Amino acid sequence: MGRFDWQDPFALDAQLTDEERMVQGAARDYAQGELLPRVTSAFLEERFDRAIMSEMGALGLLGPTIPESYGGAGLGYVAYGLVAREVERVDSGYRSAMSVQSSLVMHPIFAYGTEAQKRKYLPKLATGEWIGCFGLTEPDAGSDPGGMRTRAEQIDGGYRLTGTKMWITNSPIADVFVVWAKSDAHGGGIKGFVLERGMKGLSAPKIEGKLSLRASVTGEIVMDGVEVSEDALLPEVQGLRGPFGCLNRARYGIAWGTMGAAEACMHAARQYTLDRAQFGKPLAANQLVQLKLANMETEIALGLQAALRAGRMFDEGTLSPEAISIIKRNNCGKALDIARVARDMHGGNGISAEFHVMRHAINLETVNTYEGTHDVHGLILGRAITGIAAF
Ligand code: TGC
Ligand code: FAD
Repeated sequence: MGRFDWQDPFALDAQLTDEERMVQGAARDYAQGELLPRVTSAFLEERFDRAIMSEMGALGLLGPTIPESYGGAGLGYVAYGLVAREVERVDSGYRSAMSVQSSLVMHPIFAYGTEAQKRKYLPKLATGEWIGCFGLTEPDAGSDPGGMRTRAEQIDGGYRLTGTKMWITNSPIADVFVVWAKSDAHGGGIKGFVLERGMKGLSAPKIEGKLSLRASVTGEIVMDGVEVSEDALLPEVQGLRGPFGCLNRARYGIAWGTMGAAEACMHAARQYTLDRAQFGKPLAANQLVQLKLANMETEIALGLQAALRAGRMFDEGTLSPEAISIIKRNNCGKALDIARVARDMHGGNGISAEFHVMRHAINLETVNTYEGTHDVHGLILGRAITGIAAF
């Protein structure tokens, strides 16, 4: 029989390739060495440091699955997931910045764009010189993006875009805006457009006062008759399958990322309860405490193994959107539960920023909501199981 390693019970590490282990190690060193020391002040001051994008770019963490010929790292989806796990071990907001750039901005330009668009945008997005954002959600269309009101009206030589996107990660600091709109020229079908900072009629006000994901900047995208030429259109896709093709990738990455946050919380709770004594013995000597740690250990081990399996299927081309819903929903929900319990196990210290667990818990409230809420992924699965859409 093998020996039990509580930090890696199913020997996940041994299931990785040398290249994947190397990427994981580089991402971990960067996250622990460069991101962890600055996250608390960034969170408290509600600030995202733009330099983080160039730092990630320099390490090849942006668009890791995009081919090297366009500035990406040409890696597989397991490597991408491992990066998400290491970055979110520090903060969900930092993983958000990475996954929006990679899955929601670089992927659609790569998959749906023209050769000229790929050459123009991808290399600069890969280095972090340009920051991108993805506008799907609107004030009146969140879980139901098909209800979007943003319109692209055909004009001579191009389009005029009008509408508002809401809750958009990185929009206030973005150079490149991938937005989705109903296009008159395409029978009212949903089309993607690439807009650029400075275009007339385009603004991206910051949303202030978030109590979650405070180390990530979030804003609106206001398009007040933004006129663009044909060059701005992503020609190769039409309909919701366009944005959903991007969301599949980001949701998959979140399944890994949330397990990183959960691991950080579990490891902190373990150490804290070993170190702190009450009633004459370490907290960790109590059955109730051990049961909580055992539950965390179990959910993390299963969640990571499922994410790894999904990554292998992604690379083989056999992963379904519904399987992604299973891991996005379950890993977010379990990570949120784990972070809340870890917060509780830290007692009063648990509410202090210094101990990190409450920051993870309140971040995971957002992660449980964005990219399809916990319940919406339940409904996607319900539809697949019964054949009946219950939205
Ligand atoms: P439905 O009829 O199901 O589908 C419409 C069309 O889309 C296709 N499709 C997919 N294609 C690829 N991948 C998927 N996962 C797909 N899901 C659907 C489908 O085949 C169909 O294609 P076609 O060609 O036949 O038209 O659409 P519906 O309107 O009934 O959708 C319902 C539902 C619940 C599935 C969907 O609306 C949904 O997933 N809602 C959640 C919205 C969401 O996830 N928003 C995320 C916004 S972005 C974000 O949160 C970024 S946060 C980033 C960060 O900071 O990390
Ligand atoms: P709603 O859709 O109004 O849902 C509210 C509640 O109703 C939820 O509990 C939901 O599960 C439930 N509900 C909805 N429909 C049903 C139903 N049919 N049956 C039962 N219950 C239902 N979007 C982007 O496009 N780009 C981004 O970069 C981005 N970044 C974000 C960053 C942050 C910090 C946040 C908070 C959000 C971000 N989002 C982004 C938006 C996010 O995807 C949406 O908030 C999410 O999809 C939910 O939409 P909503 O907020 O309108 O909630």
